[in-house]
Amino acid sequence: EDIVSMRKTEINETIMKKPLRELKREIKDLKEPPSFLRALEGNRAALIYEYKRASPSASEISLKSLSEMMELFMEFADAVSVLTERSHFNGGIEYLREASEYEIPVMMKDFLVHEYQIYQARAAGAASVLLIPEVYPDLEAGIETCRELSMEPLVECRSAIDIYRAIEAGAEVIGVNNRNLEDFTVDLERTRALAPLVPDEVILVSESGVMGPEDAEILLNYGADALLIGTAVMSSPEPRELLEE
Ligand code: IGP
Repeated sequence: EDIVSMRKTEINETIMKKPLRELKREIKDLKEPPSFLRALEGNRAALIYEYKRASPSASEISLKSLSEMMELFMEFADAVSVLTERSHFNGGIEYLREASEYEIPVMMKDFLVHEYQIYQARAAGAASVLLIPEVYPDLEAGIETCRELSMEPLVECRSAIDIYRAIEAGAEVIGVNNRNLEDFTVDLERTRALAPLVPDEVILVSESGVMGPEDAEILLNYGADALLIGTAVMSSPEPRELLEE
């Protein structure tokens, strides 16, 4: 069974246990998250580092604790991404909750299939969520829900059509994933191909496959405003050295 259908089943079970109105009540008592948009804006080469313990393509990546990684992220990142999908990425909402206690915007990285998950992210302290146009049922409504909750989503695109849809729906942060989710191959040329379609005032995040400073340089030259990096920083035995380059 594929990740998205699994996620749909799981979310339906979660909704039965805790209805949306209960989540909404919890959110009322919370303070606003720091601005994800502002953290990426006005920053040439903004950096989003990702807490990702495993992935379908690399299986186990690292079991380093969230607090250990956050120490580095607080020093080097503008924003943080946390995997919450459990079955394939060994993530969890508890990591998101923990990361949101630091003073940095945190994005919930998951396959969102239902509005409920946006509220779930916000209730756990998130400042952003990932929305994939091909997966999320109503992109425009999803973006609107995020903004009502003082969040700004990252809209992850794979094609020119996705980018047009994202712009049409009002996205202000667009991601291009360099990894093909069918066969997991990485091709940085995807950013080169799609970057010209993204208007200047929209923040372009190039995601996946950045293994070192050379890759970062290439993507920034292609027009990326920000980079999202997971595996390289999670799996490096000396992440500090990697980050200081
Ligand atoms: C990070 P990498 O190659 O640095 O580990 O990639 C991030 O882009 C990747 O985890 C990712 C992802 C996703 C994970 C991009 N889009 C969608 C889960 C779901």
